[in-house]
Order: sequence, then structure tokens, then C-alpha cells
Amino acid sequence: MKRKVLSAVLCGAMVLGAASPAFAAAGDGQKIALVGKSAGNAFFEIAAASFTETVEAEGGEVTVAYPETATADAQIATLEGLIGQDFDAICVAANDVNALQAVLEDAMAKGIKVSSFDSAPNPDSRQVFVNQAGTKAVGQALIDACYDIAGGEGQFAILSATSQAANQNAWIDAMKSIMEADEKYSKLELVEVAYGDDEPQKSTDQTSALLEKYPDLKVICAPTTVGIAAAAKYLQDNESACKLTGLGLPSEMIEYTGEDKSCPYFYLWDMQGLGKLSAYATMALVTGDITGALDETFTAGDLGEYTITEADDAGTEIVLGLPLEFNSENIEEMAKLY
Ligand code: RAM
Repeated sequence: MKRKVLSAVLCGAMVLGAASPAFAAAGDGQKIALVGKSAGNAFFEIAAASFTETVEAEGGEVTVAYPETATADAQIATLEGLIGQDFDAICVAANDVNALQAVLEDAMAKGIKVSSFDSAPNPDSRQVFVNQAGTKAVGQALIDACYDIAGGEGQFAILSATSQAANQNAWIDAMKSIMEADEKYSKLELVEVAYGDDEPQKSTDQTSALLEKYPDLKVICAPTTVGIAAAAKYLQDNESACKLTGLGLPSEMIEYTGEDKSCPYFYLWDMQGLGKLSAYATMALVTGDITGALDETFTAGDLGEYTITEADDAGTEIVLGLPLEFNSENIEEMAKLY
């Protein structure tokens, strides 16, 4: 008798299970647009490949779109073109903190879920931000690298992306606050923040201009993969005494990394993880598993469970992990990955 009841229950569960949406894949039938900062930047291509693979494995589809340049205007045009094409969600790396607000609010008003990754638009412009590594953690790693490579004192400069770049500006602000708050850094002098606009030639020209202007410059810190690769080549080709650190792709930095090269060591984060986590967060917004509110949790596939926390700008974010250091010991291995 007992056995009969049990098998009837199991049978019912199987029938229900077959029809239940709880058994559907996380991204079933979803249409998602992923918008990077600009075309031709390997950083976004790597993140997009992992994002797309993740969504497709869950039964959804991804359209990747890039503005021609890393400007707010070009990105607004790209976003305007996507709204009205029946997307369930847009995930964007913002070229400007505030300038995208109108277009992203328009998207949300039309029922499109808006997440961001890499570079956050302001809290009103997004539901949640996937932060590759805590903003303060990145700022701390970069200022400590400058301090260490400069030997604790002397001039250093920052070679950034565009002057509006939300993520670069947040990291630079974090570096400045850390410097101001701790006497340890008082002998380090930040002489200039230069902008290479995430364009290789402009970044090379800015590197050359910095060296000319500041002959005693000890370190350049480039918190951009495009900037650091251009500066690394310029410094090494010209046998400059000025050293380099920042955020880079191991595959683009392999020739320039090591104590006897232009860049002793630099940082980035798990690139495949960034694409994956951004994909799971975006799919979870579409299914309604999360809304982007503080303290919500969700499962990001084999990355495990994540909790939504408060970002420095008082919006919400999901932090992937810690910045990773790349040096002569691990660069070859890591360059195979990204
Ligand atoms: C460049 C972009 C990107 C940034 C990396 C470190 O590729 O500016 O937004 O996260 O560098």
C-alpha cells in the first residue's frame, strides 16, 4: 500500500516536472544584447565570448554590439538602435557615468532588463552592476604597485582611457583617496593623468609626451588594457628607465613582463569569469530570480552562489572576486587563457 502511494507521488512529480518551468534552463528563449565600450578592444571580445557561450548553453541568444569609439555619444546611438529590437535584456559597459541615463531609462521603461559589467553607469541607469573586482581593491593594488616599483618615492603618472570612462575614473579616485589617507604614500607624487582614449596610437603618443615632460618619471600606471600594451611597447623599444604597471591582458603583455622588462608586474581579473557572471546575472534579471536589489542571491552556474551588495556609488553590484597579479612567474600560463 505504502509503495503504491509512493510510486503515484513519483509519477505525478515526473509529469509535473516535465511541464514545470522550474526545470527550464536559466536562459531559455532569452534574447540578450551585450554592449562593450568600443570596437577593436580584445578585452571586450574575450568577455563577450564567455558571455555568449554561457547564455547559449542555457538556451538563449546574444547579440554583441560595439560603438565605433569609446564615447558616450557613439554608445547612445548603439543603444538606441538596440531598443525596439525585442531584446529581453541589455548588458552594457558604460562609456560615461551619467550620459547614458536617458537611453537606459527608456530601455527599462520598455520592459528591457538593464545590467552593466566592467564600467558602471549611475545607479538610476541600471538594475545591477557586475564588478570584476572591488573598486577599492583595484585602487589599492595599483597604488601599491606604483609605490613598490618606484621604491617608495618619486614621480608617477597615470595613463588612462577616456576622461569620461566610469571604471577608470573610479579606480583613479580610489588610488587618490588611498594616497591621501596614508602617510606611507606621501613621497609619491602623481604628476599627471593623461588620456589615450583606449586607442593604441593615442596611448603611445601620450606615453611619449609624459616622458618628455617629466624626465624623472619613475612609473606609469595604465589602468586600461589598451593603454598598458601601447606604453609597454614604447617604453621597452626606447629602453626607457621609466617602469610600467596597471591593468592588462596577459596575452598582450607577455613580451613586456618581468623585472628586466618594461613592466615588472600588473593586474587584471578572471576574464572568463567576468563574462560568465555577467551572463548569469543578466539571465536572472530576465527570469525574475533577481531584481538587482540589495541582498538578493542567485546561482551563477559553476561559479556558485553570489549575493548582491552595495556598490561605492550607492547602487547595487555583484563582485566577481579579487584582482589577480601577473608577473614573470605566471604570465606564460595566463597568456594562454586571455
Ligand atoms: C580596457 C577598457 C576596460 C577596462 C580594461 C582594464 O580594455 O577600458 O573598460 O576594464 O581596460
